[in-house]
Amino acid sequence: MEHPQIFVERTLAVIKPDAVDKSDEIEEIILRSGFTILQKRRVHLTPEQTSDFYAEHYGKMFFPSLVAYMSSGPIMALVLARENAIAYWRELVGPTNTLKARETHPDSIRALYGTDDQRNAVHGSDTFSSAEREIRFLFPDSIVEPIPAGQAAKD
Ligand code: RTP
Ligand code: MG
Repeated sequence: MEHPQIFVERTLAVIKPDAVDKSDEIEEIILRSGFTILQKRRVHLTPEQTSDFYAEHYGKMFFPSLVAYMSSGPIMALVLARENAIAYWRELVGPTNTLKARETHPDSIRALYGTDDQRNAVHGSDTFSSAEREIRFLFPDSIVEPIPAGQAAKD
């Protein structure tokens, strides 16, 4: 018998320190938008961990203040699953700058919950490879590996 493999895309969402006390409301929006929340973890990252997480921005002008902000308090990390999860979550998140988000995407999460150009409430992975890396980074003990076809049937 054939065992079709069903691929459901995952992405990493982070509720940043300025919005973490609004996590319940943001999770409501996430669920209403058709995502399943697969994993969830509240964590306070150190500056070193934050630097690793945002390594792609190392050397940029805003990097030191980004690290200080993201390590200033707890964050909520969420693994989301949905068809087209990466692009759809980025769309729901809205533009990086909160003030621009309020002008152009007034229903986006950043427009609703962000503070300024840096404290913008939420993070979303931007590519498949960054999603995989970021999920492993924040959920190192629970890596989801697919069961090869055939093996599942024998169990
Ligand atoms: P994120 O990675 O957090 O989802 O945000 P993003 O893709 O929309 O923006 P990105 O360019 O990756 O920047 C990462 C985070 O750095 C802060 N930032 N501050 N002051 C500034 O000019 C500035 N630019 C970026 C924001 O917190 C941004 O989300
Ligand atoms: Mg980014």
